[in-house]
Amino acid sequence: MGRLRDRCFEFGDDGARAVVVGEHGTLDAATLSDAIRRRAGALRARGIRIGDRVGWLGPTDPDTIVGILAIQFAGAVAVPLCPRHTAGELQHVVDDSDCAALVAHPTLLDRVAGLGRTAWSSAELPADAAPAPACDVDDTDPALLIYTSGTTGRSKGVALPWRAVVANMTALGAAWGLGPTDRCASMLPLFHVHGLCIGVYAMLLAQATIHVHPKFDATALVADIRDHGVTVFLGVPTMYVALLEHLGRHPDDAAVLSRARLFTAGSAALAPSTLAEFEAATGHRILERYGMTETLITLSNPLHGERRAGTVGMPVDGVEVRIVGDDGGLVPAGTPGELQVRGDSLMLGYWRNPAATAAAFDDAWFRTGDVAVRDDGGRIAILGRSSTDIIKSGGFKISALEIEDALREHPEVADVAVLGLSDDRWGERVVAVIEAATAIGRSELVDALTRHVRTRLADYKCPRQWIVVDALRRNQMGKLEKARIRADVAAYVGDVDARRSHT
Ligand code: MLC
Ligand code: AMP
Repeated sequence: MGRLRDRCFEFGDDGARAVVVGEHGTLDAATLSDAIRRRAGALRARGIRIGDRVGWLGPTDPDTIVGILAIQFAGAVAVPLCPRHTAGELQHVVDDSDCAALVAHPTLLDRVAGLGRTAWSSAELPADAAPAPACDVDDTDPALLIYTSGTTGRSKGVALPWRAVVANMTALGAAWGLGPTDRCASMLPLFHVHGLCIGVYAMLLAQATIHVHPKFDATALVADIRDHGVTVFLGVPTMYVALLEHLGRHPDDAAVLSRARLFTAGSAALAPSTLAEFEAATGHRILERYGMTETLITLSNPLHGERRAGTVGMPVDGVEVRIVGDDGGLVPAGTPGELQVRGDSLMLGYWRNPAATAAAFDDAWFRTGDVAVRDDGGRIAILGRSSTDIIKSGGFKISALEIEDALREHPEVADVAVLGLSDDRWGERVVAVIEAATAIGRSELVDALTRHVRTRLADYKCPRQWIVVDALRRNQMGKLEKARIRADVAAYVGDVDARRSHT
C-alpha cells in the first residue's frame, strides 16, 4: 500500500475533470496536478527543503489551493496564515513556526513583506518552472501547522500529520457519501481545518469538485446550486443564520437550496431553532458534526438515519471518544464530563511545545476541554467548554486572555475581564468588562479602546459590547473571578444561556 500522503496529489484518471472552479476559471485535474508540481519546483529552486515551514497568505481561491498543495508537494510543511490577522499576530505565527519563507497572494504581499522572512508573491513563482520530483515524506510527518488559540499564552501551532489528515478526511468522506459527482461550495477560510481539511482534502480525496469563493455569500451559493449543480455546502452555524435571513428576503431561493444533496454544520453549536427553520424552508435537515483543530473531525450525525437536534452524533471511523468526570473516571450515559478523543485523526502535538502537548493528553487520549454528555444510544451532545477563557464567535476560536492582555496595555484600563456571551448570530459575542483607571467618559473610553484593540488584534476578536464597572469582582487573593463576573454580566444583559458558567 502506498503512502496516504500520495493520495492528496492524485486526481484520478480523467484529467479533463473539473477539480477546482473559481470565480475566474476552472482547473481540471491535469492542470491542477501540473500547477502544483511546477510551483513546488519553483519553491525547491528557491531553496525550500523537505521539512521547512512555509507560510501561505491568501484568500479562499484556486491560487491558495494550488499554493498550499505545492508547498506540501515540495516536502515542506504548509503554515496557512489568516488574512484577518494584524501584523503583530502574523509575526507571532511566522516566528513561532520559524517559517523559511512566506508566499502571499499578490494583493496581500505587503502584509508579509515586513515580517523578517523571505517573502514572495505567488505571481512571482514561475508557472513554467520544472516540476518538482516526488519526495520522501512519511505519513507520520507534519503536513500542516495550523495556529489555534488556547487557554494559556499566545496561539499555538497544531502539527497535523499526513496520516491524520488523509485517514480522517477519507473516513468523513465515506460517512457523508462524498464522491466524484459531488460539487462542494467552499466559502470558508482556508487557514482552519474546516475549510481546508474538509473543504479541500476531503473533496480532493473523494474526487469531488470544489467551487471556491473568497467569502461567504448566500447569493453566490444559490447561483452555485442553480447554475453549476453544487451538491454540498459546508457551513458554520452563523452562515445558516445568514442563509435564513437571505431566504426571508428571497423566499423563492429556498426551492433552489432544496436541490442540493447535503448541508453540514460545525465549528460551533448549531442552535436547534436554526436546524428547524432551515429544514422547514428547504426540506434539508442540516448534518451537524463536531471537530477541533487538534483532533480533526471526530463526531458526526449520520448521512442516513436520525440527525438529532442538539447532538453531534457518533464517532467517525478511526476515532474513539470517552467522557471523563472530575475524578478522572468514566461517567455513565446522561452524566456530563470532559470529552476525550483517541485515534487516527489526532495531531502530533503543539509545535515545539512539549509542555503544552503533555498537558493536553492523558496517555493517548486528547483532552478537548469540551463538556459533553452521551445518551443511551451513544449519541454525544456538546454542552459547552470547561474554560470561560475560550470564546467561539462565528466559528473562530478566540482567547479571552489575549484580548485582556491587549486591553491591559492601555493606560485607561485598570483591569478587564473578557467574556463570551451567547448571541443569536455569532453563537457567542466578545464582551469586555472594563474597570477604568480614570474618570474618563464612557464613549471616549470605548472609542479609545476600540481603536487600541483594532491595531493589535484581528477584527473578529474586537469586543462587540463594552461594560464599564466601578470594580471587577475579585477573590480574597485579588484574582478576578471570571465565572462570577460572567454570571453577573449574563444576568445584567439577559443572557439566558448559562451553559458556559460551569467552571
Ligand atoms: C466577521 N466578523 C466577525 C466574525 N466574522 N465578528 C465576530 N466573529 C466572527 N466570526 C465581523 C467583522 O469584524 C466585521 O465587523 C463584520 O463582521 C463583517 O465582516 P465580514 O468579513 O464581511 O463578515 P462575514 O463574511 O459575514 O463573516 C462571517 C463568517 C466568518 C461567519 C462568514 O466569520 C467566517 O468565515 N467564519 C468561519 C470561521 C471558521 O472557518 N472556523 C473554523 C475553525 S476550525 P467590523 O466591525 O470589523 O467591520 C474548527 C474545527 C471544526 O472549529 O470543527 O470545524
Ligand atoms: P477550533 O479550535 O477552532 O478547531 O475549535 C474547536 C472547538 O469548536 C471545539 O473544541 C468545540 O468547542 C467547538 N465545536 C466544533 N464543532 C462543534 C459543534 N458541532 N458543536 C459545538 N461546538 C463545536
